[in-house]
Amino acid sequence: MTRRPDRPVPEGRSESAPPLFPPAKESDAPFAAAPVEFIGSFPNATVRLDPTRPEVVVLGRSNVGKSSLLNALFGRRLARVSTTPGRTGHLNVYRLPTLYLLDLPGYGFARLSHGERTRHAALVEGVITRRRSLRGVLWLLDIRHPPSDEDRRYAELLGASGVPVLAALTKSDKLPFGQRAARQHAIAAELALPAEQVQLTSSRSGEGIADLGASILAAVAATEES
Ligand SMILES: Nc1nc2c(ncn2[C@@H]2O[C@H](COP(=O)(O)OP(=O)(O)OP(=O)(O)O)[C@@H](O)[C@H]2O)c(=O)[nH]1
Ligand SMILES: [Mg+2]
Repeated sequence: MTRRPDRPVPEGRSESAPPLFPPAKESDAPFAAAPVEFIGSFPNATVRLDPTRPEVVVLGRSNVGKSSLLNALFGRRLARVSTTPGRTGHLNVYRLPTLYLLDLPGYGFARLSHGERTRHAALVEGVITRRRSLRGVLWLLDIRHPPSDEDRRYAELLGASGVPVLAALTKSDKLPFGQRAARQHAIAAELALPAEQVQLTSSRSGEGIADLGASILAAVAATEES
């Protein structure tokens, strides 16, 4: 990762020093200047959103950091971050000027009842396969862990759906800088994704958040043109 040209070199550090990731600032958040409105929490995958806009959905196992990542993109705390995993049971919808961002229930939370798990899975699958305005899936995977069996099942579902997928490896701050690129390549290989489709991110340090915002906007713009 190269230093951004607009960032001054901090005092006492030479240009050749390895880049530090400063704490995420509101100004780094790609959608900080945009009006973002929380529309609501819906139990139904086919809920109609008005007006119709392209949609990007955030998918990942419980506790992977979906809500935190949305807040990092927004530059404000609109999505509720879990103190206990598995708490986002509905489809949470955020409206931006040019798209909707959809926060899904996390999968793989063992302590849910069978009924709740079945309901969450149906909601997630319904959103991926049945929403006509869906333009992309932002798939979150914890950088520290190999993909789970459930991650692999979703890889198949995503492949079959034909929806563009961008994988974001979350919590990169939890891994030493020198190990991050190797994990990125290993996870990409395990999920048979091209390396450029797998981005390093951290909601805590801000790593990769600006790039992710740009990728989301590019995905929406690309489908608008076609
Ligand atoms: N160190 C670190 N912790 C993070 C990061 N992102 C999220 N967390 C922590 O991980 C936990 C889960 O974060 P959430 O954003 O609620 O995860 P979620 O995927 O929305 O969880 P569910 O809605 O329960 O599925 C919280 O304790 C967060 O503070 C990150 O980038 N770095
Ligand atoms: Mg959440």
